[in-house]
This record gives sequence, structure tokens and C-alpha cells, in this order.
Amino acid sequence: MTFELIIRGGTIATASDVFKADIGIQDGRIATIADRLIDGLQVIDATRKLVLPGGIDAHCHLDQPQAPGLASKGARMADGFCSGSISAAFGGTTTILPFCVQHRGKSLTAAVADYHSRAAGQTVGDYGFHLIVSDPTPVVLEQELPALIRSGHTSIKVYMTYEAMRLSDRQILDVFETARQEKAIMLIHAENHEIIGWLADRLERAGQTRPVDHARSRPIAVEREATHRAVTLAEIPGVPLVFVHVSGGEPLEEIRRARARGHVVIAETCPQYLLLTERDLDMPGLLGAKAMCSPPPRDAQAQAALWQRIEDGTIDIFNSDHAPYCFDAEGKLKAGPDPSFRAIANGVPGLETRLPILFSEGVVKGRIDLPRFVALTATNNAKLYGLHPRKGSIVIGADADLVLWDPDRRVTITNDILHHNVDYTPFEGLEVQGWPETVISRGEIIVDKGELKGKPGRGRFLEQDTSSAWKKREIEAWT
Ligand code: DUC
Ligand code: ZN
Ligand code: ZN
Repeated sequence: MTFELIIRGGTIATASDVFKADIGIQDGRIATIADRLIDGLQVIDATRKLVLPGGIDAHCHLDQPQAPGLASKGARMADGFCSGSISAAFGGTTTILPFCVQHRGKSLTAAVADYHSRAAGQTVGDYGFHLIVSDPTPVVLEQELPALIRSGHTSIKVYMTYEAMRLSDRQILDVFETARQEKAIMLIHAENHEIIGWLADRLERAGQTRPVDHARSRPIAVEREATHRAVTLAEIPGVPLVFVHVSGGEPLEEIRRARARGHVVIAETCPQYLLLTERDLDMPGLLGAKAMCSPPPRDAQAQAALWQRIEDGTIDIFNSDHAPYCFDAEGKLKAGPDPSFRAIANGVPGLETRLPILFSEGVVKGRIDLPRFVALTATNNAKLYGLHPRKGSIVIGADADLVLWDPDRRVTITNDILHHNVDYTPFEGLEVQGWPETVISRGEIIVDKGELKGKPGRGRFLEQDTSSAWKKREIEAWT
């Protein structure tokens, strides 16, 4: 048969295997994987390239509107669905899962409809949505959530901190119980709100209001305690739980203990926790705001613990937590030119640099092998968030979301080579080896040799199935 597209001569990497083969693509899907394919309307030579499943970034914030009291402090997000998905594609990511945020006093269903209308016709790759519940009223718990979960929004995030978002332990139990009934997968931002408030008040009273004091107001014990409590809360109704942005060894020990008790707990970390430390917040003037995120980057010991747990399989997924605030009066400095750390929006950008950073720091430096890289950046996200096998692997029948990866190319990361709308990258000057050369979404080349080829708007909304974390056999594979 004549294929629409053949990827010839590459080295394919999946979450389990690395092998040389050709890929034949038909109707946007992988139609065959074979030793040698001849007839293609288009043939891409992938000699000396790796062929990877398109990256899935399952933690990114795009076009989240401002609301008083939110973590964003009224700052404007520089990236919407168009620029965010383009930046992702240039970094080898073909699927993104941003968030739909419910604001207190508002309907969750209306929030979801609003995000759908803002994302529709904007993205270059495909997308789904996690829901964020900030007001779990009986209507939300009994009507809105069940209907939304059944319509393909099967992942829900809750916060234990941020004044406008946080839920009480009792409210968290309520959301967990609905998730149990509907088999949704729960994500949690685990930090102890009361301790943060107490420490931040003390620091402010002592005149310690610089960006580095943000880190001092959120020591790792704050995350460790909340992780322990969240596990306990999840154990009561019995729901699997995803810990997003785990920043060091102590919360990971809580996660390991929970698993040892037989509980299904999933751990995510992000590039900023591997490459930045508290010292990046301790810069002249307000420059440290560029590295401010929550939880904050920690120290070399925390970084070493994260690498150990990436290597030994404790950490399951690697996402960016892209939170696109410019270092200007609309973004990080929204509260004025001399804000207290408390008035600076939390978050760093990273959609485009996620894969190159993990490849370079992980695979090239010999810490992880290629299958583990693929698992962390694509396959595990696809399974966990109900997108597998359509996304996240190179198998017959899957969407042809592929990245031709040049494993030898050396790049110095600077903000001017990136495609997001943020005016800085926290990874400025970092040298990496390995870069995406050609990025394919459903059989269509969307990025080729540094040029955008896909039309924004071609991306499709993805209904998510039930998470693999709810499936017994898969659960055993996770733990
Ligand atoms: N922390 C969050 O909780 N969300 C967005 C970014 C951040 O730093
Ligand atoms: Zn968070
Ligand atoms: Zn986040």
C-alpha cells in the first residue's frame, strides 16, 4: 500500500523498547511499523534520529483569567492556547493538558464552557483539560462534576493552599468521594496553608519581603506535612492521588510510605526542581521573582533526591507546570515596582524546554535510559490521564504524534530562541544536548527545522477516558 507518510530509518523509542524500524502513517494514525517500507506519498529520512512519541505536558497553565485573591495576584498570563501550544510543539510536545478553573461562587460547568470556547480553534496540537474545583457546593459535587467527568473531563485538581482556591480537609474529602463514585483521577497541590501564612506574616513583620523570602515562607516541611495529610484524606474514601510538582525527598518519602501501605499514589516533578535552587530566588533586586514558584525550588540535596527517585521509578511523570507571567508590570510586577514576595505571581514558564532538559540532564548524562525518558514525558501521562493508547506511544492504531529527535544537537537555551510569550526563561544560558527537529501531530508536520508548519486551530479537544490508576492491573504496574 502507499502510505501518506513514511518515517524511514529512525531509531524508535517507546516506554519499553528501542529499535530500528520504519513507520507508515495513514489517516493520521500509525498504520504499520516494519523493517522497510517503500511506498509513501511523503518520506522523511530519520537516519541518525530518534523517533519518539509526541510529548504530553499534563501540567500547564494557559489563559487563566485573573480573580482577586488568586495565586496569580491579578497578573496576566502571557500565553494563551495558541502561543502555549506552539511553544509546546517547538519543544516536542504534541498534547497539552491545561486547567479549567472554577472561581468561588461560580459554576464549574460554566467555567469549563468558557475555557472550551477560548481554546477552540487556537491550538496547533491536541489538548484536554483538568478541572480545578475551588467551591465544592452540593450542585458541583452531585450534578456538575459527574456530568463533566462523563463528558471526558476525568481529572480534577484541588489546592490545599492559596486563599481563593484552597479547600478544607472536609471539602477535599467531599471531592474525593465524588471522584471515587465516578472514577475520576484526583490531583493535589500539597502545601500547608496555615504554616505558610504564619511564616509569611513573621517574615513581613521583620521586613523580609524579597523573592527569596517566598522560599523561606514555604520550607519543605510545609509540603511534607500536606503530602502526608493528603494521602490520609485519599485513603479514607480510597481514591488514587496524583501529587503535582513534588520538590524534594521529604514529600517523596511520604509517597513511598503510602505506596508501601498499598495505596495508589502518583508523583510528578518538574524541570525547575531539578535545575533551580533557593539561591536562584536570592538575586539582586527583584530578579529572583523569575524563579518564584510554589513549592519553591530547594537545594542540592533535594535535587539529588529527585534524581534518585526519577531513576528508581518513584517519580512517574515529568511536566512543566508552565505558568506564563512576564517579568513586567502586567506579570510578576503587577503589584508595583517593589512588591513583597506575597504580591508576586507564582510560576515559571517551561513548556518548550521540558523535553530537552530531561533528555540532556537525564539521558545524555546517563541517569535514565530512553524508555524511562519516554515514559516520564509521554506514556505515563497518557495512561494516567485516560489518553492511552491513542496518545503517548508508538503502536499500530495510535495517533501519529511523533517527534524526530536529534540526539546530538547542542543548544544553549536563551529566551530569544523560544516561542512562548513570556519575556524570560528561568533556564537562560543552560546548555543542552538533544533537540526536536521535526514534530508531527496526527500525521501532519507541525514543526520542521525551527519553522512552524501546522496551522493554529488544527488541534482537537481530547475526551479523557478513565485513568489507568483506577485499573487494577495497571495499578500494579505503577507501584
Ligand atoms: N504554583 C502553582 O501552584 N501553580 C502555578 C505555578 C506555581 O508556581
Ligand atoms: Zn500547584
Ligand atoms: Zn501548576
